[in-house]
Amino acid sequence: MSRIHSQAFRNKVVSADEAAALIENGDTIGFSGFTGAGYPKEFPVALARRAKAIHDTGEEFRIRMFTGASTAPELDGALAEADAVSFRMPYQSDPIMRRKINEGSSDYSDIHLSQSAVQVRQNFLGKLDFAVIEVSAIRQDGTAIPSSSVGNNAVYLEKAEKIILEVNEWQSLELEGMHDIYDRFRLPPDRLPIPMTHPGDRIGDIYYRIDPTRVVAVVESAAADRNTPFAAPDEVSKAIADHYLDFLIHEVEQRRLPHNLLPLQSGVGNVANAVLTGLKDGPFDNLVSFTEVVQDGMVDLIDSGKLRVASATAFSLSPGYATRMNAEAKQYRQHIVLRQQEISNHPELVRRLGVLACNGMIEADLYGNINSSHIMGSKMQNGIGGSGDFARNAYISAFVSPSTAKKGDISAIVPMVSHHDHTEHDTAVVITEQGVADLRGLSPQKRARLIIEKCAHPDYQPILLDYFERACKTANSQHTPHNLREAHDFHVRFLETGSMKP
Ligand code: 0RQ
Repeated sequence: MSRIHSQAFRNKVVSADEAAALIENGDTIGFSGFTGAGYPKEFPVALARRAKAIHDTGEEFRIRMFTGASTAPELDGALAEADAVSFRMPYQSDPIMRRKINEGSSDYSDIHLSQSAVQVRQNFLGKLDFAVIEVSAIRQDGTAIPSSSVGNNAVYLEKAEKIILEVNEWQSLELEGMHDIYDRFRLPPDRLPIPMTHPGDRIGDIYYRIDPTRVVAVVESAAADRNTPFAAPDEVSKAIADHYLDFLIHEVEQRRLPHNLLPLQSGVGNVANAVLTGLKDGPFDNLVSFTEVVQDGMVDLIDSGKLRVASATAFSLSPGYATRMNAEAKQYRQHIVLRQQEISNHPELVRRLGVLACNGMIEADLYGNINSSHIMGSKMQNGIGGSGDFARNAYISAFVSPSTAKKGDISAIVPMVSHHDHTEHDTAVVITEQGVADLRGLSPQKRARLIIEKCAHPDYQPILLDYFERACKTANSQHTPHNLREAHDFHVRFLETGSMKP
């Protein structure tokens, strides 16, 4: 049976190719999608086909593409592969899109996820021609049940000149009631406080209100969300997770954190997932999370009864967990609230709620400065994502990574980061499989010694210490010693020889 219960919307049902034919060269489109969840599945593939057909005639066809965050091969991958994206924001992780961005053929604006909707509201990014949004169903009154991510959907639906909806019957109808869509955003000087004091607070509506006069097409689909399955935690990620757990236990013992901790935020990826898995076997109960994505490990925590409430903007579930979520959404919606990323990542809320942030990094330097986004200073990996929203405003901000990459040829602890996303002032704790460096309250020189001792891999400890001690001499014992001629020797050595080891 059709999921479109409003006649006005049923009259607009067309094929994905017919909907794609509405898009003109140069249009700006705000897509739904946040990690491999809730992105339109049929429309972008049809749009990629259209782009290729137009390119074959020698004509130009490229769109400007906004999303919630990274998406999946059917959206980022298909459009990048068709060379159909001239501009992309605010976060991506698709290999083909990454290549286009690094080649310079797609412009990329890598911005804090909490700021992306604000920039759209401010019209900084120009006119939004289309919103293309996946929903679970359209109700008789024309409101729509959101699907497995919320991201920037509400602002795109509000600001776009025209709307295309993709109604996906793979999504569970039991998601109805899981979402919280807030519509009282104002731009300064009229901003209101966000009225939340607990991650589980509901402050909005469970549906999208959609202006039917702007809806130009409705496409039906039945394809599943697609996330890469998580790898089973390996020894390194388990060690990182254990160190984080020990750190939290220590904070509770010191009475700096309550017994059930504070709202947890966890970044994306295998290490972050291992940290959540570690909490399942840890001593803490009655936990809550205020985070961006619900990963497999968080679902396990809910199942174990340890996690009461999870506030996020999207699921980021491997296929088995996504199937389970679909089958049991009615139970899970008692624990999970999916919100706009303007709320899930809101600095005001992260600060007020006292979030414990734990994010992955590419590298950290001796003083706690963090690179989350670039390889060897120049090559974009994914982007800053939500890491800055959380790190700067967290109660305690931890960055985690294996101590080495590329089979030991790269040290994740370097003299000076090759790209700078988070400053030493946003980093409380650095954790690798080697140990925990708690940087709070320490001067730069004490931080440097601690990071080398606790976090660097033994293969790199002597050369890091050698760098630091010589920097102390050449910088004549100044506050944050660096030898600017040598600060990037580790990176240069890797680029020239394939290893940071001398
Ligand atoms: O490269 O794929 O070619 O092998 O970087 O590294 O180890 O798979 O790490 O998946 O945990 O991602 C920071 C990228 C870590 C992620 C980052 C190479 C490594 C590999 C990936 P290959 P791993 P993870 C809120 C939080 C920003 C957004 C964020 C990220 C590839 O966590 O995107 O935090 N963070 N959001 O080999 C050179 C190094 C390296 C290195 C790793 N030091 N030098 N290459 N690599 N370390 C959630 C959201 O915003 C959605």
